[in-house]
Amino acid sequence: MKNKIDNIEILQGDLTSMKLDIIVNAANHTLLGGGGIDGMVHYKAGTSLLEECRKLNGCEIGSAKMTHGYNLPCKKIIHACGPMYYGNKEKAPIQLKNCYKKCIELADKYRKDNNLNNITIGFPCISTGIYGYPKDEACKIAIDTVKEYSSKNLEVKFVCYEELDYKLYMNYFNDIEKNVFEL
Ligand code: AR6
Repeated sequence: MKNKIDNIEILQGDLTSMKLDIIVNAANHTLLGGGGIDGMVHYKAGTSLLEECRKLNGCEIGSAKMTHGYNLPCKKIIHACGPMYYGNKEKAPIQLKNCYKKCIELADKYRKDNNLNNITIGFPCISTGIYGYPKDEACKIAIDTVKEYSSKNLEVKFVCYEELDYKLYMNYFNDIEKNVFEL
């Protein structure tokens, strides 16, 4: 199985330790921090991140906003507000898709505004921790949406923290590539 095809790569590890241009944070609508990766992002970035986040007036579910990276090794953080799954099963898929789409749009705007040819962006498995989105369904939305909207100028890394997520991503990623060849 391949873990990199074209501009998309599947990795396992801690996204907050990675030296990428942009990392995506799985935040909530307040953008003021929380548990999971959000807690780690704020802890490592330092209190200046919270000061900037306070000025953003929160974020709609299914959308995202960008800040500086502060003490993290990345240059920018995109704080994405994914959907909670339970009690929201009808709207959750489109909200999760919109989240990934918005992140790609913000990353592309950052790239163009800074006259960069290529940038790297890392995604966690948004909504699949505390927000309870089923991991297999979220994995398909994540990969499909990134394939639909990203260009070759964005080097996308899906950074799975958990082994189960890594296996799901690897399987789906390789399955869809196989189907492309069989068409
Ligand atoms: N690197 C990469 N992935 C990580 C890391 C890390 N360092 N730490 C956790 N994950 P979650 P959610 C994975 O719960 O479900 C917060 O309180 C984790 O294994 O962080 O979107 C926010 O403030 C899982 O696969 O985010 C919101 O209130 C994925 O990140 C709420 O949780 C997402 O898990 C958001 O919930």
